[in-house]
Amino acid sequence: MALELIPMEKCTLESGKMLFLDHIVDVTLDLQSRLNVQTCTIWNAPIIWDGMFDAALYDEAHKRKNSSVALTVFAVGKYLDAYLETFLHSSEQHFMLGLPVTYYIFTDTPKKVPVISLGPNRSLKVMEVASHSRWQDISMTRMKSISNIIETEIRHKFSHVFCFDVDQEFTGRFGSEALGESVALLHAYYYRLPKSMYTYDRNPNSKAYMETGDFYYHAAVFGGRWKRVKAIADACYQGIVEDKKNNVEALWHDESHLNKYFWRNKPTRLLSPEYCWDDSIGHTSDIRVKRLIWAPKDYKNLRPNV
Ligand code: 5GW
Ligand code: MN
Repeated sequence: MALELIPMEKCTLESGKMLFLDHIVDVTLDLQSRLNVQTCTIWNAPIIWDGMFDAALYDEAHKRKNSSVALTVFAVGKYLDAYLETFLHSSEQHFMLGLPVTYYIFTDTPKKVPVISLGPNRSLKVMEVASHSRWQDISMTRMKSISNIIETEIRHKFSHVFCFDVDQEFTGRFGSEALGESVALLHAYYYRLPKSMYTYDRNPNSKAYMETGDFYYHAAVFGGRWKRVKAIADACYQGIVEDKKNNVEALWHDESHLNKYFWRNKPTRLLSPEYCWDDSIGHTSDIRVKRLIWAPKDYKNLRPNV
């Protein structure tokens, strides 16, 4: 299969040590260009901040490699009217420009999906899903739908998948520098806080339970090669199903399970909170470019009976 490429690039250093990279172009990352933030994990995965990468180089490398990206997003109930149009319009301006992109929109009301004009090599597919009366179930069944669509369709057409919350707006480049084997996002609220403040699930009866971890990851954005994203979605969904059997629900639902997965299976690439910022946090010089921002929350009107 042309698209199923070598999972990670291996590169032998002069010392004989092996370096594992998501892509050979990662040797050009400048980890020293940002002095006040962490740019690399202890397991040697890069944390992508503005200034570290040459965007044109990444685009060229991924074009040569025929990388292609499926984007999944859920817009169920009132979330469709409230957020989908802004999400898609902004994504057309900023998400993976220059690479083939297909949006997979999961909704309970296909007819209401806005008609927007798409750039070349970009397309959109609408998938109908049931609406759940409990909001916790809407967010948790996402993992099952993501796994299914990867298995039936995405794996045959795309090298990578990114999964997004819909309540966000792209405001800057979100490009091929974000592609990797498995990609996790540092949560804007926690990246500067001590681990003791991370809101992992602390109930030993939940499959998402963890005492400690590396970072607190945000479930609003995750991705990677299709095979890995399927493994992520399957693992999270299994955890959720087990929890249901035992009558427990993890503290932050699918996000808690995602954090557990990435603790046991380290992501190969981390995105800085520049890739999903909340403006209500206020100004910080850490954030040089806001690439994606949270839309204002309006839980009172948007969420079905809590
Ligand atoms: C509604 C009420 C409570 C929680 C979730 C929903 C909900 C989520 C919904 O009614 N419809 C819907 O499409 N979603 C999808 O799940 C959206 O893609 C949404 O962005 C995602 C996660 O839910 P959020 O954004 O409300 O969760 P947080 O963690 O950003 O607050
Ligand atoms: Mn959200």
